Amino acid sequence: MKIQTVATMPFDDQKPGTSGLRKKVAAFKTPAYLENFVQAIFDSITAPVGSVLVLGGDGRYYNCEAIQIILRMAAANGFAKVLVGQGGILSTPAASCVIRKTRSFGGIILSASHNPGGPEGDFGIKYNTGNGGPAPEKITEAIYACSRSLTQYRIADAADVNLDRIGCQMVGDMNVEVIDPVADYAELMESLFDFAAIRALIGGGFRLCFDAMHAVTGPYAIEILEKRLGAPAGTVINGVPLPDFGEGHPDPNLTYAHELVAIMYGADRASTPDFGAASDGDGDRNMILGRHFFVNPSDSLAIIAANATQAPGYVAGLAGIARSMPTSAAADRVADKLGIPCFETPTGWKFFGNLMDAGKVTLCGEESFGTGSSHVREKDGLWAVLFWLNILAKRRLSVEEIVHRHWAEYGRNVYSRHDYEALPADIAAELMAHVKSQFADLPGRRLGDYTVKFCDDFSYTDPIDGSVSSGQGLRIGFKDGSRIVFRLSGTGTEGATLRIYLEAYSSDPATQRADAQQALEPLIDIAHDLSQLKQRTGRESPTVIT
Ligand code: G16
Repeated sequence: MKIQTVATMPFDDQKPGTSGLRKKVAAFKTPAYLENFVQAIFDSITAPVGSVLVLGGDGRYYNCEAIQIILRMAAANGFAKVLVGQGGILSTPAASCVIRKTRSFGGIILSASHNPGGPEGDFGIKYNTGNGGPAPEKITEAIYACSRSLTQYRIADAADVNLDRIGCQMVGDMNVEVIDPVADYAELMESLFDFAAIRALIGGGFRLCFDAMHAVTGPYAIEILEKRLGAPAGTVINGVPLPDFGEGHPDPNLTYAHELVAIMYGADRASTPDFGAASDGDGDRNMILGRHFFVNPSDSLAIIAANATQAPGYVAGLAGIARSMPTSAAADRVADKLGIPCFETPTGWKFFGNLMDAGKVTLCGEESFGTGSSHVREKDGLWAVLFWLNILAKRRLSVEEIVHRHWAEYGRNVYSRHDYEALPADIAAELMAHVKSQFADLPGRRLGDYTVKFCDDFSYTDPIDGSVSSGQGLRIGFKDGSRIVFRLSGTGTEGATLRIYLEAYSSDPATQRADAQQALEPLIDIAHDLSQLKQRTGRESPTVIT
């Protein structure tokens, strides 16, 4: 095998964010940009010669070109074998599943998740370790350090692999096996959920609609929902992965999944499906809808936790639950009742890995439409959909009824997130500094009907390895348990995205079905005052409300 060692210059902007490196496609196409980052990964992880790597992506523009480059670099860096999804496709949870099942050394996943794709869109790359989960901060920091000092990368002289042909091919001395991207994952799902019960539900006339948003979950959803569970053809909409996601924005929320939302909020209630769901670019996020009804992701985690033993894979109960800090405390209430621990971690699925590996938690969830369990080490969109279908098949109630009964039993953590996207980075940083500058005076102060109990900049000490992650979001907690959190997103590629998370607890069944935005209005006003939001950003309203 002929290996080229190419002299290169380091880049100083390859710091991985919340979930890997995400940039505009144009940045990734800068000569040597992708190669440098991949070499930085290989130099940092020091895989023993002969290791196996898993490789795939969400099918977005530049996916296949990047895969060909990474294959040649893996060969030059001593890997014995790479398992790559057919057509370059592997959803994030499926990649995690394959890494674990094949005991591979790790994996590279190409995705910018829910960010738009296409030549003008975003691209991304992340490294997952042998447990199938996102690399922890100590590895991403090492990759970043390496990317800033790199002087050369290694690449094999070899022809492109045929990514459409299942089976083995060679790149230099390295074996490349093109695998069915769906099979292992579908088998895992079938082992966790009561497919017979879900089939009976669907066979009985229950109607569902799944929007794959022209992203990676199309083939997975068609195989599982239509072929294995018997949902009629056409249940999966936008099921063909496209490089530009059909010019859509594959973010499963009420704003961007508008086609599904229009179906689920149809004027004719009787013909509206009973259940709707969507997943994102790389298949790890989910949105759950009932007929004319939205399930907040924080509630979804709590409801799955409360009903977990309905699914065969979880009959033994849960070891514990973990949620990211900005996620509502609805899951904490369930954990309390079940007598199991609930952990609060920083935003980012990577923070759940140690807890799952140590057997301390079974379920994890985030307000950012992410839910998952220890079956893999990533959040998992279709898994959440199947969990809901399993619960619906067993309880035979509507989605709305399940949520209302949950609130009646546990109280409701009324919740919303307001995003202000593409703000100038300096303005966003100054706004955050301004909020923080008031922290010394806030405790004990009365703001409207609320009294401030505490405020801090969230810092997390990992209970397993003792690592500390600070600067994870500004929290203002009130005496009645309500909360405002300010945080800058770590996944955007344009300016800064400010996220304001709002949460109020309501134990009164008479009022707890109120519209979340109305119920949170007093907290929204406080958040605007504390941050001088309008004066500083000139924005009148959020870009996205979830
Ligand atoms: C990633 C992370 C999640 C995180 C989300 C939002 O999701 O894996 O853990 O909650 O980003 O992060 P931020 O608020 O920093 O934008 P994904 O689906 O984009 O990979």
